[in-house]
Amino acid sequence: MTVHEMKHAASDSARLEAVGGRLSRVDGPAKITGAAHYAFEQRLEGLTHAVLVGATIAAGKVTAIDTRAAETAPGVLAVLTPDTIMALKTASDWFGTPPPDRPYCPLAREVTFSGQHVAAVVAETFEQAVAAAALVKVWYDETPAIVDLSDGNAGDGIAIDAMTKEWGDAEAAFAEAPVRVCAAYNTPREFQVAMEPHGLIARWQGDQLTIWEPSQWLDGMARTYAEWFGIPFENVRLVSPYIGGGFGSKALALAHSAVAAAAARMLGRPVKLVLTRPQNFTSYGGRAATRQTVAIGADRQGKIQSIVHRGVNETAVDGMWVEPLGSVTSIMYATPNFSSKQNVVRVNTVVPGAKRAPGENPSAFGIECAIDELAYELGLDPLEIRLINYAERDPHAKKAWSTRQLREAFATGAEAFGWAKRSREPRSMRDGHQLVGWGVAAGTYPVRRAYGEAMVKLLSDGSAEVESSSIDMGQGTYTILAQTAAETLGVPVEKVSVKLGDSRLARAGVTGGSRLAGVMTGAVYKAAGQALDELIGLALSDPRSPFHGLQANTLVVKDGRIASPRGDGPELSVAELMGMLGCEKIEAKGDTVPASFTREQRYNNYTTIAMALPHTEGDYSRHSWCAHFVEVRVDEDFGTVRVSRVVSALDSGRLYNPKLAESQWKGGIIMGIGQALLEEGIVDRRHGRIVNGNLADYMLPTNADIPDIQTISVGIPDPHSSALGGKGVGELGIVGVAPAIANAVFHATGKRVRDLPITLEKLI
Ligand code: MCN
Ligand code: MOS
Repeated sequence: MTVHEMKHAASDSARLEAVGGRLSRVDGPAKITGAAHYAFEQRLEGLTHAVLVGATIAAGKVTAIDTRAAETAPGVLAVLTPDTIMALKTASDWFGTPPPDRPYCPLAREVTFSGQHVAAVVAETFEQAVAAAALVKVWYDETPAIVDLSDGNAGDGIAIDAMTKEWGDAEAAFAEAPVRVCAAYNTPREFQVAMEPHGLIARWQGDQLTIWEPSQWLDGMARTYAEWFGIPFENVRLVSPYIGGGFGSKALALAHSAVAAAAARMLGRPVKLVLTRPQNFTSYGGRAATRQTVAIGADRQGKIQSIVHRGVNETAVDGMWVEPLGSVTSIMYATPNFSSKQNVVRVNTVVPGAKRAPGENPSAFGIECAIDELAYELGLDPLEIRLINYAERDPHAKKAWSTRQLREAFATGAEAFGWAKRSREPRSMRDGHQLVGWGVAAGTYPVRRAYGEAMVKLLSDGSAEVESSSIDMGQGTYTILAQTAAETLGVPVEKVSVKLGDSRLARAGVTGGSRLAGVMTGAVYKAAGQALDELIGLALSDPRSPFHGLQANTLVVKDGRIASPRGDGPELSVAELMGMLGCEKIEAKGDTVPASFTREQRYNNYTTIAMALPHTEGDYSRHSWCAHFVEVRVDEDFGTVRVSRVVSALDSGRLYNPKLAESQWKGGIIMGIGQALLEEGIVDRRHGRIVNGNLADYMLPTNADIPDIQTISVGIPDPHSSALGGKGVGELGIVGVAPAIANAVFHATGKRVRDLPITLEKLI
């Protein structure tokens, strides 16, 4: 620790509980002792178990299903097929698009991907359900599948015009530029692989449906269930207090969710359905595989004249996923001419989905590798070329940045890493038989803002409760909301309890796009402020209060004690005051929703993503920023790559809790190391099936793969981004890591690998 860091730590520890303090996770003890109960751990009377049967072909029709053997197997209660499962209705999508009035069947007759659910068995025990599911016989009429993006029949796909971004004349300017680079960059299909699998327990009591399911969006999922079953939204309760990771994969109710809820309704008993690890690779979408070409034209001084970008991502045959590949390309560097277009190609896969920084992550891989290639072409330092082309304002939205501490990130990161000692030539740094490479890349993620709601209660014993149907999947929501309430109310943080993960509580929108912390700290700040105002109002006006008649406009509450700001008059604890007032509790439901919103707009605010505020709304363009500096060591004989050092400087605005923010950033960086070197969903070309459907074959980094990671915050409070000045944290860290590693590998070896992951056979 430096003296500066020690001073910093000392001042932080004195104010652990306040916003900005390094309070450890308040949900930590419950998780470590097992007191935290996850969705599948509910013990319900009469619980039954469902197991899914998946298609063994990637495309075609189910022609027949023989369920007789399964039906008579021990313990079996029902075998569901497309013919026997109850009819559901189609639900609206996450934009709230009114659903077509047609039935929805979560078990497929027309198979569009391998592993798609075609039948389900419900039995008294899990083992009985597994045994019976193996007895279900399915016949198919198989048709040729398009297995992935490189399939000969994949074609160019569909142009997504809404993704086109253009200014100037990019193609002409590129053709005329004296210095040019143009290359193709690919990322494979990747999976979120949260530790806790997907699944649920569904229970009906009359027309009331309760679902215990790990969820990043209780209100949105409740809406889907309500629409499937044609029941009022209020009749559905989602419960998800603890979640073993989501990384984007747990925001929607999916086909397996519908199967379990339908089975529970049909049997009149609660049903538990948990996906197996292999089913976790086929029941919801990972990150779509992508292909990009990035062409950059520059003058001889390195100033960019034009960027031409074309991208493609895979989507499903019967579902649309667009991975916005031009999102970073269009804002990272200043350029007078720009063109980005995107296509999607339908392949026989489950619909791809959100994985940490969808869009920004692969987008940064393209542009941040390409700019590195341009630097070598020009003989410039990779850091220098980024500064030469620094975008002083958003080149696409043509607006000022709300805050952009990216120059500071480059400078601070370079200093801490020791970048100045880098020798420029590839293969010029070595340590014995290891080639050493240093690479840099930038990253960014937009500040997604939305309206939020929270309930804050002050109780007669001086404690406080915060309630919200938002969630904590490990990011730290419990902790930062406790800190926000403690600071606003003036009560010690141990006296604040936070309840999350129940859709009966104050409504919340999706936990995605790194927005929750900003949304919810704003809502809790508002609700807690209202509760405090009410307490102070009562203290000054109620004849039973010792402050009654005091010549004061207000009172202050600090460390759970209330007094006049001038220090005259009495001082007593909040509990004592509440006792004197005969007040059981003070409740305030605060929200940041515009007063003009109708009931329906409010409902849509929590159950769709359509009401979120654009990050370029008004005069500013709002984003988090970062710069990653990476050292790799490549074995000269074997081509094995180890990341030996990472220093990242990040701008997420004001941090609500630096300890948690650092942990989030590091988690993202670790995921980025996995993406760069290990992760790759491989499709068996004969059967169109994901080969690596488990954690032995789908490689993730372990502790041994992860070096010392230093993260440095360079953010400043950003009043345009959130109520308390913070910007997004959760997704930022992963963006730019893979290109920084690819660039370091080039510096080490002189070999440019443009296909992730960077495995040894690509280097030797
Ligand atoms: N934070 C902070 N200061 C800020 C903003 C955030 O200290 N200015 C800290 C807080 O501890 C907050 C956390 O960072 O709880 C994340 O805040 P935010 O960036 O708003 O992200 P969300 O709460 O919306 O979380 C979602 C985000 C996303 S979209 C993915 S994907 C992701 C991620 O968080 N999935 C995760 N981080 C994850 N972390 C864990 N452990 N597990 C996942 O599945
Ligand atoms: Mo995060 S991928 O937006 O849940």
